[in-house]
Amino acid sequence: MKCIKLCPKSIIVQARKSLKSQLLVAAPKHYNFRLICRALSVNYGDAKALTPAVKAYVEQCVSLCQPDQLHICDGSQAESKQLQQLMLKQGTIVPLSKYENCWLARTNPADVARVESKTFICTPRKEQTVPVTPNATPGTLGNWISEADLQAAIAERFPGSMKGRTMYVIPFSMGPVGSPLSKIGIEITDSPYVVESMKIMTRAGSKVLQVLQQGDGQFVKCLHSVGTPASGTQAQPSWPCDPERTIILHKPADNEIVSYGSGYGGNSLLGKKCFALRIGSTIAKREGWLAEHMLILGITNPQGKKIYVAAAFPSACGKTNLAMMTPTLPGYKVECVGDDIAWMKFDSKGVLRAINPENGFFGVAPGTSRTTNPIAMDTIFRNTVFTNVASTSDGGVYWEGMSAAEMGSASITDWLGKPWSKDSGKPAAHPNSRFCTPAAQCPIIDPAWEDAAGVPISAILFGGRRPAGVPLVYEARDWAHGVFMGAAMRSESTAAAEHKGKMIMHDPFAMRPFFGYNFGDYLSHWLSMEQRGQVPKIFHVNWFRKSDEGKFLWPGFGDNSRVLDWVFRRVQGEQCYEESPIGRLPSEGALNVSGMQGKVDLTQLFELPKEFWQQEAKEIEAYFKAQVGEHLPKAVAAQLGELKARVAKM
Ligand code: OXD
Ligand code: MN
Repeated sequence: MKCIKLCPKSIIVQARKSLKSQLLVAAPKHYNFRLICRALSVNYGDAKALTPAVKAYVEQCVSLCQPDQLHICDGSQAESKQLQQLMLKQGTIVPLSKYENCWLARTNPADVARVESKTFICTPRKEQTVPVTPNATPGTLGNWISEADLQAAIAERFPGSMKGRTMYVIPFSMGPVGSPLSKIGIEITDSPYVVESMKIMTRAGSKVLQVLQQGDGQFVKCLHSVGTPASGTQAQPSWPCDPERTIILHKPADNEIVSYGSGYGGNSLLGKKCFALRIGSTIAKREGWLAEHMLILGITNPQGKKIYVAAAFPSACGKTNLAMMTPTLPGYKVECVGDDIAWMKFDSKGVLRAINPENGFFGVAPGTSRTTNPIAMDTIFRNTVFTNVASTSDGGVYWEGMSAAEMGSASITDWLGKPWSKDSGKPAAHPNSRFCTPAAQCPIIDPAWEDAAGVPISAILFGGRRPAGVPLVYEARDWAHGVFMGAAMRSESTAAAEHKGKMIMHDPFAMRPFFGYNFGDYLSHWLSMEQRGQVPKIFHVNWFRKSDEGKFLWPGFGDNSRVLDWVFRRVQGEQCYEESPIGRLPSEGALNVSGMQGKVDLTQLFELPKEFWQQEAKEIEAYFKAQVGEHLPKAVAAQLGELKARVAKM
């Protein structure tokens, strides 16, 4: 550890003045990194390993946020140990003695989810970010901010926001280090919790700086500060944040992200939603590929043939469970490449190949159990940071969905730190509580999950929570129909963001909170992929249909392998389908339900009520009109017209 003596205050002031730093402007022509380093205590890491561009960025951030110390992350275990001790001292985490190297963080109760309403994209013109909606209808496909307002938002929040704190510089790679499909970021943060989580969720540390030194030197700038409330007082010093003024800003033209006020995952681990999806989708559009909110799994059939499938479901709709599924259908094997994000690009032979840009799983804990996802349960009890789950008196964790056997006889403390029992009338774990765990620990991690070339994608699934009307599975007739199916996706809201109550929300491509640019242009980009290579087949799935009595009609989880079996056979060209007004359905007897426990009512599961679909088509039409307006590609409008015509004839 290197400790450079602080230089006199006057030099610091002079350094800050001379930089006159404004974030999100081009790096200054000169930089005074040595001056900055001398003015600060560099208490960890090797500042010499930074490239000139990284130094210039760090310098801007130091000048703006005025931290007391600088820590350049090397990604080592020794570093993690040091940060864990620090967080322990600060009360941010407590050890979970029942497991190996596991920790529990309890956030400020006002900082528990992504803040979609406070998330903005900055482009010169508003319609580059969001469709222009007719009659001043409030848009729901993202929020635009002007350059002036963005600068004002930064100026109101960031100057001095890291005073008294250490600024951590995290070099990280989204995707395997050095892969041609990967991208590099530098996250600057004042939260050791963020550092530890980023070290799990991304490949972080010195090795990334080496790639930057040797490569084109490009990186995405990610500045994060947990901030300080205007009152100057933290409601919960162990979890500093500023919920009133939280804001998440993206500037795609400069590959830049600025996040203030929240330490919670999706708002603060900037490699994930901010980089891999919002900035990622804009890079993908420019470079001709796709950055999507999708899991990736490999499935091997009883004959030993393997395909890879990507699937887009909204947040907290079972992506992790599907990605780690234990098939109930004999002879099938599922392996996991990723559970949340896919970057997909055609290779030189026109094959669509995908990488998981992440290195860990930031999964929703409630509902994860030995019954629903035994593989996740075999993954998460080592080297994991849990956030807002309940704890047990024997040093373990608890959340809703865990069985009595998993809980043992220990007493439970809820996510707020209060004693909890089944009669408390409130959940023990926050519904959006999470585990943050290394992907490599997953017992069914796919052998090719870190293949620099990516895995070939044969099918894409879209899906959501649809209690009524939507069948278990149907297939798009062609690519344009599949793009329409993605655009028309709807799902019941969940606790992953700040929505209240259960309502069926439009969530096109499961990307509604994550689009980095105008959704109409996104649709055109998807349509254009057909010209670039062999496009995969597209399917829509719904594990959540309920009977009139409110009971799930399909058991889900491992039995979803039966749906994957049908998808697999369709990919292989088996004619096991029949046409329907909404797409291709499994033909009579084609869905393998043999050996299922309990009777499944396939008639109800695949029923297409005419009134429902008339209403659905109306809703989609109204949504496109109100939210996408003139930006809706003609090919998508034509698909809606076809659906309406077919439903009318039902
Ligand atoms: C997530 C989300 O954390 O989608 O993956 O909210
Ligand atoms: Mn997600």
